Amino acid sequence: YIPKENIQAFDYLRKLLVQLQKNASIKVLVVDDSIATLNYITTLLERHYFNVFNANNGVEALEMTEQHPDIKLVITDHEMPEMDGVSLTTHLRKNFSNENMGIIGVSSSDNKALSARFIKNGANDYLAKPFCTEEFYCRVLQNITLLEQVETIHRQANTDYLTQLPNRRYFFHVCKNMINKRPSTERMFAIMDIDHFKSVNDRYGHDIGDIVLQHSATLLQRHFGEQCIARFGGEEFVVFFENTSRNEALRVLEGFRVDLQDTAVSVVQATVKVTVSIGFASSHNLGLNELIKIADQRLYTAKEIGRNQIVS
Ligand code: GH3
Ligand code: MG
Ligand code: MG
Ligand code: MG
Ligand code: MG
Repeated sequence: YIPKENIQAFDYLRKLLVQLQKNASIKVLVVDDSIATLNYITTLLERHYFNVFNANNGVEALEMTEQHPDIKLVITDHEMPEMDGVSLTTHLRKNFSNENMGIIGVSSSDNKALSARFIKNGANDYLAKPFCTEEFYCRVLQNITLLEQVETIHRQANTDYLTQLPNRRYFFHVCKNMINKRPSTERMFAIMDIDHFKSVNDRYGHDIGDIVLQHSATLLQRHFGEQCIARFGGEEFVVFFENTSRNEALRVLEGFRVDLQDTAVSVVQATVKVTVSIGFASSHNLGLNELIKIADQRLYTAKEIGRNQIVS
């Protein structure tokens, strides 16, 4: 028998532990030319188990963010040799958006316009020195929470809810970037559409149809995990290949097609099997939209000539 208060205490400690473990994965960079201030702020952050990095001026801070581009929060003094806090903020904003990296300006300057200068140049927040520790923690935690919320929104906006695969929006964004980066390499695109999927829904119900889609997505991830994949719409999935030969792409597609055909999905009182038709297109110079159009026509052909096959 464990008393109720103890259970509550355990629960509280468990939650605290999870929070502290999470903090340990958050990198915070403290920038100050005063060693005393640097140590003080570092101690405050380490009490909450943040992963703290130090720099003595803006130049060192920029180098640090190059080495650790995943730094989540920068807390910077203003008056420092080499490069001051406002200039550091301006430089950082060329590489890191205020959604990816938070910046809090800190200064004991009695110049009232400094907080505005920090914020105009891209800082998320400002703290006047001396500050009380409560205010310090409130601002740090609030800024980190906000960054995490934005990250969650981005992730959700780019993920298909049912299958947890990247969605169409993410797919276009990433593929366009890939093509822009390497405009002259061969690009390959495949669009796949589950055969007679409407009859799966009609026969087993929409819920089971959903499970079949999730199953297909899992197989897709297993076969094309390295490539850019997405749920394009209803029962349609796409793959964009990079750093692969045409033969290899077709070989992997065929592997997926056969695996899907051969794996039954076990659901209550039934096992469901589906097949997929695939349209494939490759080119050295066509844009993404043209490539999609060609692959889509070939998918249509695959449907017409009997389904469960690749047309390339
Ligand atoms: P074909 O072989 O020609 O592709 O036939 P099909 O039945 O697969 O094609 P059709 O386009 O007629 O039907 C697609 C079906 O996919 C219709 C739609 O209700 C179903 N669908 C789309 N999205 C979802 C979903 O999220 N869950 C479920 N269960 N069904 C979906
Ligand atoms: Mg200073
Ligand atoms: Mg379809
Ligand atoms: Mg279909
Ligand atoms: Mg159809």
